[in-house]
Amino acid sequence: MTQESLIVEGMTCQHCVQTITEALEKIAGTNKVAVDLDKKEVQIDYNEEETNLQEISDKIVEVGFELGKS
Ligand SMILES: [Cu+2]
Repeated sequence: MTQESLIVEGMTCQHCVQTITEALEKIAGTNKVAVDLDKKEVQIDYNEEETNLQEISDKIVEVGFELGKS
């Protein structure tokens, strides 16, 4: 299991948190998704044999958010 932490811009409320969490949990190979709204941080555990950071990043953009710089 690999753990990554991403900065995500555009999350403003619990609805955004829910949207991102659900979208990422649907990717095959992701395990735990934790969002910190104050820090704009998304922590994700995933199996690197099934998915990768590019797919995860693309999904975040696909549901309407932007990746920030950590
Ligand atoms: Cu929101």
